[in-house]
Formats: sequence, structure tokens, C-alpha cells
Amino acid sequence: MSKWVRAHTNIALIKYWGKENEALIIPKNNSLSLTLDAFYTDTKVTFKADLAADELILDGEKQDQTALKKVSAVLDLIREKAGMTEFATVESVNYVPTAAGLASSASGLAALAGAANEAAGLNLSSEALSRLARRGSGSASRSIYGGFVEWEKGTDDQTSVARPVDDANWDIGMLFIIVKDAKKDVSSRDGMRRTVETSPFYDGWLATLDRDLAEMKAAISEQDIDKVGTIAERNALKMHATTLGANPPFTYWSADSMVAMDAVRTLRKEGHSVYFTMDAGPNVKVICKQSEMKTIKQALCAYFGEEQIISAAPGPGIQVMEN
Ligand code: FM0
Repeated sequence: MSKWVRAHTNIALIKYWGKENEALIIPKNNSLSLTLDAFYTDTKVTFKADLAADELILDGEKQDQTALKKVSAVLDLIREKAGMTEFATVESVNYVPTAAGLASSASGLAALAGAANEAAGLNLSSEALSRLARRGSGSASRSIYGGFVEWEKGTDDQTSVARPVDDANWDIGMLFIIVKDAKKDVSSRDGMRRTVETSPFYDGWLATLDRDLAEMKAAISEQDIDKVGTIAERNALKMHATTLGANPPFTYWSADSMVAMDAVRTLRKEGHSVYFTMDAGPNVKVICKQSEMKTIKQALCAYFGEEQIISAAPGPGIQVMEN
């Protein structure tokens, strides 16, 4: 039965950056993220006998082929599992500023996996949904679960899957600084491919990941925000360093991203537990204590407009909505 399914976005603290297998979306490394409550996508899938192709209606507007590609990749797998041939109408409402490096594809493709599962009546496990979401967009595999989540790279379709690590029911949260001109120019998919293929720094990045991941998991189990933040910040900086070595080189940073990163360093010098991370766009995400969030937000208002700063707490895994 068609039902609305909600998935929340996640932000990686240990980044996924590069694929071992492009067709199956199997990554080069394990990644680890925090699911957040502030940004999410609601999606409903309806299979219809009279459609000649899948269609995606996002925030009331019919989307073009590019946006449809990832969606149909997931729907094809659902059709295969269910032995169906019908195309589907996918209705989606995004509570995420799209194409702003806020991982809208993560919540979007995770919600789609859940909604397609409902529509096809497949009754898939969370693990199967994570695998399915992964085939739409790698980071979506993690948005099936709430709290801290690790995506194990695995070696094939079956073993490349995300698993919950910790429910994040402690004093940690994230502030999103939405910088101006936030339309990204290199998609994460193209950016990571170019980096793997051309950046001499890519091997250096990969070489340190096991250590970052192990230290991050220990820091999470100790609920030590300073360790979590320190590791996340250095991991993000390393990932972004690889893009400068690509050919042609590129960066996701804008002048305002630098202002934000500097503001975080200043607050840290003043004694606050604040750290930053960035993804495939110029926005900056600030890791801090939930109990200090108001103070930190206020301090950041010296650099950015209040409307540019959004508070987020740890969020839940996917939910089937009642109506
Ligand atoms: O989220 O090519 O999932 O771990 O956000 O669709 O599999 O959009 F900072 C970059 C997300 C990459 C890090 O990549 O790529 C992370 C990133 P796809 P995604």
C-alpha cells in the first residue's frame, strides 16, 4: 500500500569519498555519520499501470531526467524483487535546502527506498532498505537509521550496508551555517570520481581512514565531544584537500566557508567545544554541545545572519507516516 515515508538527513563525521564499484555504489572506505532532526524528506510511491516511465514530483514540480536517474535505479531494484513491471509516480517533499551540500540526496533516496518498499508490499528489513538506498546514493544507506551510523564498505552488494552505532542520546548537536550562493557546481558523484581518478592526494586520504574511524568509534562510546569534533574536523579537512590535487582542481569552499571555519576556531580558543565539518558544498556544519547551542548560535550571529544558522539535534531513522 502506498504510504508516506520520512527519512532524515545525515552528516558524515568520517566521510565517504570515492567508489570501489561505480555501478553498485560500493565505497572505497567505511564512513560514519550522525542523523539529524532538522532536515528530512517525505516521499510516497504509487505504482500505476498506465505510466510509460517513472515520474518524480519534488515539492510539487515535475523533475527532469537527471533527477529521475537515481530514483529509477532504486525503483528498478524494487520491481525486480517484487516481480512487477509498472512504473511509478514518486511524490516527494523536501524539508532540506536542495543542492546546498546539505545531503538532500541522503534523506531523499532513503525515504524513497522506504516508500517503494511500502508501495510494493515487500516488507524488507532495515538492512535490505539500507542496501537499496545505497544503490540510489551512497550516503542514503546511512539515513535508514537514527543517531550515529556506520556504513561498512563491504566487498559486494550484500555486504556493503549501514548499521547503527550509538543512539546519540547525549549532549551533542549540529548547527548548519548556510552560506550565500550555496548552489554547488561539482556534484559529489562527479567530484569524488574526478578525485579518485586524478588526485595524487587520494591515496594519502585513504591511508589514514582506518585510524580516524577507530578513534571516532572510541570517542563516541566515551561520549567525548572534543574527541569526536577533533577527529571529524581533521577528517573533513583531509577530504577537502584531495579536491585541490584533482585535475582539473576544484574546491567546495567559498570565501564565506572560510569565515565560518575561522569563527569556529575563534570560539574554540575562547573555550567552547566547537568543531566544523563540510561536504560537497560551501555550507559549514558546526559540531557542538546541545546544551551550548544557543550560546554558539548567538556568537556566530556576529558573522552571519540569524536566518543562515539552523540548529539540529540527533534525529531518528526512517518512519512510515500514518497518513
Ligand atoms: O556524506 O555518488 O552519497 O559521507 O557528502 O550518490 O553515492 O551524494 F562530502 C561528501 C556524499 C559525499 C560525504 O556522496 O554520492 C558523505 C559526502 P553518490 P553521495
